[in-house]
Amino acid sequence: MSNFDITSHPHRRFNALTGEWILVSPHRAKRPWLGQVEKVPPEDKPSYDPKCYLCPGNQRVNGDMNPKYESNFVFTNDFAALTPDTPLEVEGNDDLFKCEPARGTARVLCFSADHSKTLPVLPVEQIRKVVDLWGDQLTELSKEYKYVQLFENKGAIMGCSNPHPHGQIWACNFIPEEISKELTQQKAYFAKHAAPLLTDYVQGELKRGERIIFETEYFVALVPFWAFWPFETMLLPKFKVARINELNDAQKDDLAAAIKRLTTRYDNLFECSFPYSMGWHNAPCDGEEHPEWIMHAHYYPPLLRSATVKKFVAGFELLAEKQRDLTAEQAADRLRGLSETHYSER
Ligand code: H2U
Ligand code: ZN
Repeated sequence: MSNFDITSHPHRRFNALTGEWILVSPHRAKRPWLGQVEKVPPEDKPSYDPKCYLCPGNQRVNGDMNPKYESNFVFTNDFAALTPDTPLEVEGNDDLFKCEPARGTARVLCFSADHSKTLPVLPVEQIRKVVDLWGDQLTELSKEYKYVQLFENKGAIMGCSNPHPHGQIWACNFIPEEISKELTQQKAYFAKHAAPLLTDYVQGELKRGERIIFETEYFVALVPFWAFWPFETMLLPKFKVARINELNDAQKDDLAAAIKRLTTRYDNLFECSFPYSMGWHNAPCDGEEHPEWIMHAHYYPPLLRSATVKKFVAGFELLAEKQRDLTAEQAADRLRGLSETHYSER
């Protein structure tokens, strides 16, 4: 029996950020890339769609009119999943039947007035305005809520209802599950090592290099060691910062450029407008300091082999433990090898 080899033998990887394990089966994906790259016909989207409820000057489902905005636009979601005035009294809770009132708000954030321009094809200056907007929204909403989730659902495959480039913000009076796991892990690491987990993690990744996609002056894009989705990535600062609204101008410019580079690579992978759910994990705004927390973005794309073949979460993964075939290192290799010129501009 030969020695264990992480590049060929089944193994489990620990997600230091959430405390969960994932099963990796590299022997199933070791074969060279044979997967068909099916192309989907390029969508010819107009710059303005009279039927789009996010385009400037158009009417939304509830009858409200959008202003004739030129850059970006934020409004309270007309179908918000959280309400700011939920009654807080509950009766009859016990160990088996427990509930907790949830208060919050939800907003929709149009990234651009141009219906056809997703983030990778927007100019960096416009992406920079989105970065500013994220920061401003966090500043405003963190005065009232414990946690603010900034995110983007992109593509019909992710359940996104409208191709107009937009993101969402949900703010809530509780610490949601994923944040709670990351908080526990980062706090425990900080208590043990007197350094933030993600600062040490980024250092470790930069030293190893095998999962890095690219670096900018202030940020790094990588496939995390513990990635679950085939082309999952993270965007992380190379310095200590807990929240996106604490970045200075140079760091925000740099971040906007990093977002453009990463999303362009994504689009180039299968030559399609690459679907994903992405979001920023900023430190909770619960009145605590959070020296353990480093802001970061997760990108979770569902695609596996082509513009149309997605990974299904079923069977063992749904019932026992998350699993992947393609290793994080192989995914990083592929993403690293891609052009940063968008395929539509070639
Ligand atoms: P997604 O396509 O990413 O799901 O987001 C669109 C959001 O826009 C969705 O949450 C909201 C939906 O509730 N929306 C409005 O607030 N007003 C509308 O007129 C249509 C959609
Ligand atoms: Zn539109």
